[in-house]
Amino acid sequence: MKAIAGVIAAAALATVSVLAIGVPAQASFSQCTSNRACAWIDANFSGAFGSWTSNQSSLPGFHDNISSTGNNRTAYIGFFSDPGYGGSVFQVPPGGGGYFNWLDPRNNSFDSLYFY
Ligand SMILES: [Ca+2]
Repeated sequence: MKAIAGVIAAAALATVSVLAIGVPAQASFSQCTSNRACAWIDANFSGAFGSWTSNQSSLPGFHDNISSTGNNRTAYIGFFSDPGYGGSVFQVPPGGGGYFNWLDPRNNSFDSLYFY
């Protein structure tokens, strides 16, 4: 019985930590102001910061170097792995954001940004 309670507690802790990653409470996420798509070169919304209000067919200064994203628009944005909206796409919903671990193939891969 004690072991079962331990497993349940561990599962609850795991759920809490996943939610914590999904909620961008870090102070620097607030750099992403209203109606902007945002990116940072480091995880956890840190490092050099960029924000955009329209489509970008390339991302000068951010080529294959984005590790955190944020979307403070009311519509989706999409980060593409190649310039000109090519390659694979990573879509970020309105109000969403997050960052990649270094083994994630999306980390340091983006080259263009589309506003849906
Ligand atoms: Ca790329």
